[in-house]
Amino acid sequence: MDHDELPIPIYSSLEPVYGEGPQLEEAKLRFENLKSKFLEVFGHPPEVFARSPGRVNLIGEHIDYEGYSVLPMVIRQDTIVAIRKRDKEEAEKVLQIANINDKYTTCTYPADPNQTIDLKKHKWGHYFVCGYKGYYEYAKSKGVDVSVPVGSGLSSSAAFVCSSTIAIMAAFDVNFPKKEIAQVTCDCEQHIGTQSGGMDQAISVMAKNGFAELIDFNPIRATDVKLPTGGTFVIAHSLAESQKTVTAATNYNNRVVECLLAAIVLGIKLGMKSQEAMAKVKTLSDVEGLCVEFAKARSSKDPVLAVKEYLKVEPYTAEEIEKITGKDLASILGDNPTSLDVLKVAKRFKLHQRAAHVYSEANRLSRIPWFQTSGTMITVSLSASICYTRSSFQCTVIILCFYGEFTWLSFRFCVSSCPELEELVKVCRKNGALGARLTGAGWGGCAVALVKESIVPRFISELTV
Ligand code: NG1
Repeated sequence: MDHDELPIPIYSSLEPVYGEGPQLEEAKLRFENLKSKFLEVFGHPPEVFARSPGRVNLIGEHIDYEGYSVLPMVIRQDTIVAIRKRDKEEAEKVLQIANINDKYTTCTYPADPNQTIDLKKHKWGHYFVCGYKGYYEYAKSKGVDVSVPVGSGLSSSAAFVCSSTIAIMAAFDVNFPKKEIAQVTCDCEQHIGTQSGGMDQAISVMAKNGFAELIDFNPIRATDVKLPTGGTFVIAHSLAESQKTVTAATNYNNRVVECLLAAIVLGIKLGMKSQEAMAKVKTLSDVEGLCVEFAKARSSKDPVLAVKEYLKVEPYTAEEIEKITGKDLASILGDNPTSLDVLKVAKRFKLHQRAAHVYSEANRLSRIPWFQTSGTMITVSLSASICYTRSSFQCTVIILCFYGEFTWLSFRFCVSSCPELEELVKVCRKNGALGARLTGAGWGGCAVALVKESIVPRFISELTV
């Protein structure tokens, strides 16, 4: 059986998850702290803990929501949720969610899983409610009877949503195949207001020790990818929080909307005529076939040829797109409120850049020979990917770095725009990185560099100077 068909593993000790040595000791401390805090806040110990790791994406940025495969791997940093199911008589019909970190104050929500999350007032507890809603929606579809409210928490997007969903499942004593949970958590994180593609949830749920995973979508599937030996990924992470939910309308969701509009315009230019066919286009992968047909007539397989031919480089106004499609943008985007929020603030739409990025990045990924992944291929792809991500997606990155498995080394670079990121990549290369690129959405997120194991300490100390 494929490992993504298996249910979430359940352990009664920490060793199988954290191994031995300092990492295990640190984990024991975290779990003890969480248990005491839980007791202090709720007056009872938790019944169960759920853990989901964070991730770094190696290649494939801003393409998961367009249906293309990505190559992430999990990192040691994780989110732990402790949970206890209330007894019927003590149930107050509310969810109480507390955090070990006092910076995040205790949140209370109605127990109703059909509640709407208040996106105008962002709270850390919203992520838990995403998992809560997701669990109920999924359980209902499986005919599971669920009725008792739950509570507890910790912070951070996909890992938090995944650990929340898994904790709730455990509290109700149910378990499902990992790939189904990956799909549920991907869908339910959309309640937070970002039109996430599913990479983070998929890798968090389906990761396997010692491997990166090639994640395919529609349906979600994970294939183990052995990484080149002798190299270390030095992951650079922003100290500044990228408030993806707060900036969704101008940043992340804006990209998703631009990709959709690019797909529809391309489809029309390539001969798609009926409104019915147009309504079926949701992502650039839906019109890739038409683009490839166009390229074939020019002895190529590259869909970017069609982008160059049919999408102008200058950003489009809403009126220009409406003229091509014969529909107003609001109706193209249907009743999706987060897409409509994009329309409210967007002045122009960069269709050429988004489509060129998506097709090229997806192509880079597909060229890697997965089962004999060589250091060279990964390096070439990392380096090529950075150029596209920089120019097509305008990501801003501020850097702090950690490396190896257990050591945190944090330092700051004052990188605040794409030229500076390019500069940082140059610095990484100058100091021996085989390849380097930003990872994740950007706008204050992370960067990753592949460095020969033997020079990692020197590399980091050179960068910190
Ligand atoms: P991060 O870097 O975690 O914000 C986001 C999306 C991914 C993917 C990347 C860009 C979420 C939870 N994650 O990641 O699905 O689209 O951007 O490749 O929205």
